[in-house]
Amino acid sequence: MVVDITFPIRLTGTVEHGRKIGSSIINVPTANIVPNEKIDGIQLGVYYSLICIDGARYKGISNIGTKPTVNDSGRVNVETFIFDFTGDIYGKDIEVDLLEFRRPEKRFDSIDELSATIHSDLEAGRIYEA
Ligand code: RBF
Ligand code: MG
Repeated sequence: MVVDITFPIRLTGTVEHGRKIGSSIINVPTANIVPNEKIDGIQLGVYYSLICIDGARYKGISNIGTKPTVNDSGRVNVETFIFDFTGDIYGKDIEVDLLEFRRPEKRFDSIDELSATIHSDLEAGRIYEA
C-alpha cells in the first residue's frame, strides 16, 4: 500500500511587496510570502494550492523557486496566484497549502515563453479539483 504523507505541505507567512513584475510584465499578480516554515526539502516548481485568507479558502497555483528567468539571486521565493481574489492582500498573514506538484521550475529563454507557460499553469489550476 502506498500512503502519501507528503501533501498537503502547509506554508504560512505575511504577504510582502514583490518587485511587481508579476502584475506589470506578465500580468499575473501574485502573493509573495517568506514562509515561517523551513522549505529546504521542498522540490522547486509549480504546485496546485489552496490558500486561506481571513478564514476564506481560495484555489491557487504556487511557484516555489528562484525565478531563474528573471532573477539570479538564487533566493527561493514562495509566490502564489490566487483565483477569484481581488483586493489588497499586502501585509496579511495567509496559509498556502501545497496540494500537488505540477512541474519543475525552469529557466526560459524569453519572457514570452515564461508568460505562456505561466498562463497554461493558470488554466490547469483553474480546472484542478482541489
Ligand atoms: N519563473 C521562472 O523563472 N520559471 C518558471 O518556471 C516559473 N514558473 C512560475 C509559475 C507560476 C504559476 C508563477 C506564478 C510564477 C512562476 N515563475 C517562474 C516566477 C515568475 O518569474 C514570477 O512570477 C514573475 O517574474 C514575477 O516575479
Ligand atoms: Mg507577487
